[in-house]
Amino acid sequence: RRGYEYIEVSEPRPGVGQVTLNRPKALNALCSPLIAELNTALRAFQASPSVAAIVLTGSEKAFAAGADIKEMAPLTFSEAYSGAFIESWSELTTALKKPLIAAVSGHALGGGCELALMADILYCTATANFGQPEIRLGTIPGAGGSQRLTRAVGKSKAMELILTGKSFSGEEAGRWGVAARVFPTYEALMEGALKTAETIAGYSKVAVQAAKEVVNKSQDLALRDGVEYERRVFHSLFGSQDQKIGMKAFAEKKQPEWSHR
Ligand code: CO8
Repeated sequence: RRGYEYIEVSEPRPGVGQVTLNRPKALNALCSPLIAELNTALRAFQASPSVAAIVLTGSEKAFAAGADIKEMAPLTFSEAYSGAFIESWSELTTALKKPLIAAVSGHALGGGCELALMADILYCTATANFGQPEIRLGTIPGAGGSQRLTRAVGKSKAMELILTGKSFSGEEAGRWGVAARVFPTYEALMEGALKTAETIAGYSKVAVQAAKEVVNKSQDLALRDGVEYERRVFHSLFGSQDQKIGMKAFAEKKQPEWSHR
C-alpha cells in the first residue's frame, strides 16, 4: 500500500500482514501522524480477508524510542486533554480483533515500550532495550505502561523500573515473562515472529478471534467472572462451522479445511 510516510506495510507470508515502523531519523519516535498511519494500516488489515495475523516491528536499531518528545514538549494540559492526544493510541487495542505480534529489536522506550506491551504476543532480541524513562523527563507513562508493565512483571519490579527510569534488556524481558520468546539476532526474531503469525493464520479465524478475546478478558475480570466468560464463549463456538470441521477432521485423521465461519 502506498501513501504512508512513517510506516511500511506488506503481506510477507500467506495470511500475514506486517507493519514496519519507518522513521529512522528519529529512531521511530511515535509522532501523531505515525500513530494515525499505524491505526489506518491496522484497520485495513482488520478489514482485509487476506490477513489473519499481524506482525508489528521497527528496525534492528529501534522498535520505537518513545512518543515524540519534541511534539509533546509544548503541549498544554487542555491541548493534551481535549486534543485526543493519547486516545488515538488506544484504538490499537480496541479495534483490532486479529492477533498482533510485536517483534522488538533495539530501543523500545516510553511509548515504544507501551506499544510493544499492547501487542498480543511480544517477541524480542536478547539485546533489545526496554524501559519507561518518562520520570527523567518530568512525567509518567501515558499509554498504559504503569498498568500493563505492572501486570507483566509485578508491582515491585514495575515500581523500580518506572520510578528510576532504568531500562531492561530483552534477555530480562524473556526471563520476566514480558516477552514470550527471545532471539539471538534480528533476522531470527523476524523469522520467528512471521512463522508464529503464519501458524496462527492457519487456524479458524472464528476460533482465533475468540481465543484472543477470552485471554484479554483475563486482564480485566476477576477469575470467577473470567472463567464464566470463557465458558460462554466456548459454548458459543459449538454454533460455528469450524468446530464441526475441526473435530470431524480429527476423527477422520484429515487436515481440517476451515470455513472461517
Ligand atoms: N522523541 C523525539 N525524537 C527522538 C526521540 C523521541 N522519543 N528519541 C530519539 N529521538 C531523536 C533524537 O532527538 C535524534 O534526533 P536529531 O538527530 O535530530 O538530534 C535522533 O532521534 C537520534 O537519537 P540520538 O542521537 O539520541 O540516538 P542515540 O543512539 O545517541 O540514543 C536513545 C538513543 C537512548 C534512545 C535516545 O535517543 C533517547 O534517550 N531517546 C529518548 C527516549 C525517551 O525518553 N523516550 C520516552 C519518551 S516519553 C514517552 O514516550 C511518553 C509516552 C507517553 C504516551 C504517549 C501517549 C500519546
